[in-house]
Amino acid sequence: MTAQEMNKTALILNGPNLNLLGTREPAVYGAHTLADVEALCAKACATHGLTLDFRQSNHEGELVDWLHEAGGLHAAGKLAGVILNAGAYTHTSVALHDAIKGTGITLIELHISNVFAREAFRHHSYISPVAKAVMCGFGVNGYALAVAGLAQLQA
Ligand code: CA2
Repeated sequence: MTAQEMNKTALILNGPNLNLLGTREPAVYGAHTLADVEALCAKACATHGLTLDFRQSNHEGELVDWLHEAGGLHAAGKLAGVILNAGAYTHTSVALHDAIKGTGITLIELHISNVFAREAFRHHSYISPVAKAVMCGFGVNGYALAVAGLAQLQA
């Protein structure tokens, strides 16, 4: 088996509107695009010996399907963990909460902005109670920090 084949997967999931990163609201989310974030994650995963699977969807059900897929990878011993920026679904989605609960996956909830320094409706998360760790406010560099954190949780 090659080193690449032995690497576990870091599944990085991005929710609604994150495809617009770098095109609007740079004061909140910065100027980097989602493609830049993927490149940042690829570098971090290479550093930590993880295989990157990076995705974005504007559809709640597709995110649910991907979390089920993560559960299968976890059961097969192939998943390092999931880094989830669920976007606005963070604050609304019982479906994402239920999809994560009971899977046994290591999931890091991530936000680019400091959601606690923003509107009150962003202060509640349906993801946090079923996440291993939560991080926010580091800008897009938070993704690289989360990959490092995931690798550390594996070690
Ligand atoms: O800070 C984060 O990463 C958020 O998850 C981003 C979500 C927001 O609803 C959460 O409260 C916090 C919004 C993602 C939308 O991203 C855009 C980026 C650029 C331009 C427009 C939207």
